[in-house]
Amino acid sequence: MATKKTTNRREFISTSVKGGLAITVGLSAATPLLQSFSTENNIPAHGFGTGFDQQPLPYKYDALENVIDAMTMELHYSKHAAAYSKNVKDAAAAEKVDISKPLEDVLAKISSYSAKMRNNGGGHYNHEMFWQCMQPKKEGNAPAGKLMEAITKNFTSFDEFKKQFADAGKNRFGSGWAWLYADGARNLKIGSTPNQDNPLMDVSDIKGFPLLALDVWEHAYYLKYQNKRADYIDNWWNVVNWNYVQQRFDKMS
Ligand code: MN3
Repeated sequence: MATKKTTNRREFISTSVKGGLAITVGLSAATPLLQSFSTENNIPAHGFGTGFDQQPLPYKYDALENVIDAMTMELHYSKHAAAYSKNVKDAAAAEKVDISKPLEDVLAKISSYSAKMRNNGGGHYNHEMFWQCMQPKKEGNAPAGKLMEAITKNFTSFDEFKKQFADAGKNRFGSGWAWLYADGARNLKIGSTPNQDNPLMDVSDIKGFPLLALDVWEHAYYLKYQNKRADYIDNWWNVVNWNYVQQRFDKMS
């Protein structure tokens, strides 16, 4: 494998994922769902860059106003999420993790690392993904193409999908995340995780490749919505970046 380091990483991962999925589907229904994502580098690249650094926010702090206020965005990105990035790098240094490798490799074996790595590695991954999952408000915002086909197939309708996803966020007790994720057979599923856990982690109750992430920690909405988490979630659909969700789904094919 060492001799392949200079080849195009995206191509390599794409090929590996195809192999991993084929193997998983071919084995048996009892095969752990995460297997296709967790062996060696058989995990779609997140595209967040390397080194566990924060990537620039893809829009201005006030770009999502009316859904997420600028003050919340600034505090969330520059304080909360920045701390996860710093702390996961500190944990990586202490635990001798090669930060030139994808963070997914660590998350897939997170039970082997410290609580600091779990909380901050998850926190960094989840927030980097969360920023990309949003864009300035668009009318008639909805998925299209193969993603919409898959949503309709798995949840009967887009409205039913939205209801189930929103319920996952509304019903998460305390802090955590709501997810749309896909298992090794590309079936779409909805679930939630506590704290900064995510479906890539070997310790998670739900396992698969995350496609859409919603932060339901109070720091994500409290300045504007106070205790009304449901209002935040209902409003959030206006700023979902479905092209990004589609891109993640495409990485699995
Ligand atoms: Mn957050």
